[in-house]
Amino acid sequence: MNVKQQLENMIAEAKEQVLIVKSIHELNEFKSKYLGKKGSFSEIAKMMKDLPNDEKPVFGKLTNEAKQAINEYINNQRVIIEEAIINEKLMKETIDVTLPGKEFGIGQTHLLTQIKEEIEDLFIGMGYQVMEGPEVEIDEYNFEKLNLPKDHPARDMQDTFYITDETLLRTHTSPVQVRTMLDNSEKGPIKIICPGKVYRRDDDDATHSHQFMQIEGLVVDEKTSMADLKGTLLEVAKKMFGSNRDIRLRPSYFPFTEPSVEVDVSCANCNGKGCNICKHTGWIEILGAGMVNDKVLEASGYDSKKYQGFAFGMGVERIAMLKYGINDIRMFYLNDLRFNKQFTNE
Ligand code: 2NM
Repeated sequence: MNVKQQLENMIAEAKEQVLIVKSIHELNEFKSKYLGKKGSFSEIAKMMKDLPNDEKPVFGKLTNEAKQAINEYINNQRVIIEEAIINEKLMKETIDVTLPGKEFGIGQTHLLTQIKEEIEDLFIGMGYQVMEGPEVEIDEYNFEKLNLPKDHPARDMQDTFYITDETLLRTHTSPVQVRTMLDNSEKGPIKIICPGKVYRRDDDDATHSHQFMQIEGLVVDEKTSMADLKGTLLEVAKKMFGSNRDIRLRPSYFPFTEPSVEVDVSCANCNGKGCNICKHTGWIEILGAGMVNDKVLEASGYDSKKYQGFAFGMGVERIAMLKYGINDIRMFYLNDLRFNKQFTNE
């Protein structure tokens, strides 16, 4: 068998055999079997030196053509293998669009936050600013400047979490109002509401919590009256309990207001006729309020001959409990989604 024959056989064999190769690794082995240092062509090259000189160019040309042909088969097969690998990968990654999707639980604000924001919106609409302040307060702002000196009997009304002799967890958000009056360098008018957490040393039960949310309001101006207070609080009652509601004021006592009142809203359940919810009175207490005590205005630098003010305070949990018939205040703090999810704000 001459060399030409041998080369042609080799090309034919490679052409056929390369098609069986199914991986890149195998293909590389296949390549070195033919074209590598110890491959078939190195054998053929050895034969070259025994040939007569005039046959060498022909032989060389045939060898190169054979190498080229085999190289081409290998490269073609490489493309086929790579395509097969990609196709297999794509098949595996196919998404089954008929599978049920993952459900995303959409969060919502807590009922207390919803009510707080509803009341904020009402007051913003009446020109109030929303002010916040620290929950750790100094005795001076929480008590002293609100006409509650250290020996005042009214301090027993609310037992306090003291941190040191002079620092405590605020028992109401009134210190935010004190801070606002002190910070007002022109001693000009003020219209604010102060929402936030407050703390009292109570034992927790269905109607008491050592921590709860309060919203207080303060208006200071040259001509404010009980009539302004009553009109403002009527808006609160209507916003929270329906446009048919009425309110009534009863005399009360707070050290920081004079006169002071408790505010009742007409019972939405029985429309004032009397039922279990209003204990057959037709009225439900929702707020405390009054005209700011002159001593409180003066303690924060306001001239009480020129300025008057009204103030009010309400417990957000109590409003929510009345509005939704919730009978245990602890429900607000349990993080029980079965409770929380009942109050969607869509
Ligand atoms: C209430 C009831 C009555 C009140 C008074 C003040 C301040 F700072 F202006 F003196 N802030 N809040 C007030 C008055 C709060 O809550 C039941």
